[in-house]
Amino acid sequence: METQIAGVKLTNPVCNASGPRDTTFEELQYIAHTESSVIVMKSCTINPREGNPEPRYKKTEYGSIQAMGLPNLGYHEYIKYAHILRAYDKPIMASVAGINIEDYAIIVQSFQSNNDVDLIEINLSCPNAGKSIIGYDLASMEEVLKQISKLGCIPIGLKLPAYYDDRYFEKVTDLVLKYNISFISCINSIGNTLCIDIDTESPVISPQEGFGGLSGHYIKPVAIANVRRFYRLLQGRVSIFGVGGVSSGKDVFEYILMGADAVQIGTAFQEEGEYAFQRILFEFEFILKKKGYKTIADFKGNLKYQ
Ligand code: RRO
Repeated sequence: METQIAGVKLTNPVCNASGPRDTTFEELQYIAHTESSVIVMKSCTINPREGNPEPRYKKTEYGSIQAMGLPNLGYHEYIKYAHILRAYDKPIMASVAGINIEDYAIIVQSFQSNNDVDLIEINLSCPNAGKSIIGYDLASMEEVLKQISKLGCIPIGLKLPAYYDDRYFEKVTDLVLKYNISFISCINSIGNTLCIDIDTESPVISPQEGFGGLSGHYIKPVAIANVRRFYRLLQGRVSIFGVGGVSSGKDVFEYILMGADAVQIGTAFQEEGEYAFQRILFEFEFILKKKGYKTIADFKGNLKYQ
């Protein structure tokens, strides 16, 4: 079950995704006690944020929609939490979000110099920050990468939005290689989506006139395709976290077959708590046994073409 992301050993390929149940210290401590192979923290900004008014998250038939609005306690808190969580002997990943482009370097510098996290994920894809998504603006993206890529030795990764256009896959690959990015996480929730309740004739969440980020089953075909595209372009030079609609062992198998090294779980962890990790890992192990695979390397990336 062992795998690696950017040289960091994970005891299994399943961990929490930044977002659900990972904002407070108590929530992070809870994750430390689960089978999640990494403690992934909520995306943090320079200053604490309350986020958007409720209702801002809703489970739907095929996943979930939310417009959380980056609620977090500010990066200073997560630097402190990481130091305490070190005691659990489990890799810790910070998630860094900026309101302005300059914010990223300030926060990354701080995590790099405190040296209590193993991985730093740069969130370039929040759909609810009231701004354009940096991952869709390649000039801004390069500006961020320029400022953060040489601040220390802790591996840096990019949390990317879903791409649909060939040119983006190629240009983002060029940037990832040019700035020595160690891993990518594909994909964030798909922004600017709407789910409607026909009884109330209203959107199911209230901020942003109901527009929010879509997660869960709906987005898995988009997410595994993004993983596959980047896996082919990056050719093993960069580790890949698959994110989006993982709720069974079959989903984990699919992501790894596409070329992911590990997967992150968002909606299923939000809905089921720690049971999600236990159940999904159990199902995944069962599939491997049935197929006769002994390690993840036995089938990673080996999608067969008919
Ligand atoms: O907090 C959010 O609204 C949020 C973030 Br930072 C993100 O990266 N993705 C998302 O769907 N919601």
